[in-house]
Amino acid sequence: MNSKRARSLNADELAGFNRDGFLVLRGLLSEDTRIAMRAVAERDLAALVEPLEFEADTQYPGAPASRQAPGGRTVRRLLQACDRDAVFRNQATAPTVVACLEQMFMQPVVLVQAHHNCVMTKAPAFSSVTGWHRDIRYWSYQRPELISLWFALGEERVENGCLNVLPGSHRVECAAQQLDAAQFLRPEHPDNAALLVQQYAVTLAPGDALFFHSQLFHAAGRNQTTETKLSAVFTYRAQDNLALAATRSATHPEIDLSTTV
Ligand SMILES: O=C(O)CCC(=O)C(=O)O
Repeated sequence: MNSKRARSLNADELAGFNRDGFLVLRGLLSEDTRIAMRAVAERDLAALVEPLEFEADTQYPGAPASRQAPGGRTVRRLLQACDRDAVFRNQATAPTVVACLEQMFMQPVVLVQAHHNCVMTKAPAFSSVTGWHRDIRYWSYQRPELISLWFALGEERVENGCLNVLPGSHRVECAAQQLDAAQFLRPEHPDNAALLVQQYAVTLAPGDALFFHSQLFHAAGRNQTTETKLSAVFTYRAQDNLALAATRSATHPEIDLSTTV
């Protein structure tokens, strides 16, 4: 929706985001933008344009053991999307995006380029399983309150590894024993049963957008179809929520969006 007039959230949408920790806005991407984003992603995927993350790098269940193993060159993320092509940067900073985020944060917004800022790719073969986690676990800010925005560049459903979320889990306190050493929820731990029973598959149509809180537990399965799934993902912080000095979160220039809307 690259029109000059920004869409804003109605009261139900805003209350839903605050309650659930996520919100889907259907058809936020214009068809032209979605097709342009897909074309860039497919071009860069075919040519393995750096910077990239490979499935093998994640070491997640189902990932190739190394970059040299069969399937080892399967891409998981086309990194630094905003520098890759203006179509990504323009959409990530579009007035509607900024207007919705300002309502969620209740203050001006900054686009963080150190986290996400990528096209997530999920290939039919060699894709991995992502366990239940909060994105904030490896991010370092004054407050753990960032928001990511996930654009479906094609259909996203259980069969091709759509995101699953635990609604409301952005507000849940977890004890140390509920998490493993890498801060994934232990699926077998009895204290997690009440949480996991609430899991919800976020199915998206091409062009839909998902906003989700950095403390929301989410997970995803493998792509069991024959077509690669592509999603563009960006992360934002409130203007007063600074990255901590000398952490990875402080490594990339940020984009101040306070004058966009
Ligand atoms: O698509 C996936 O497998 C999940 C991606 C994800 O949750 C993440 O990178 O934080």
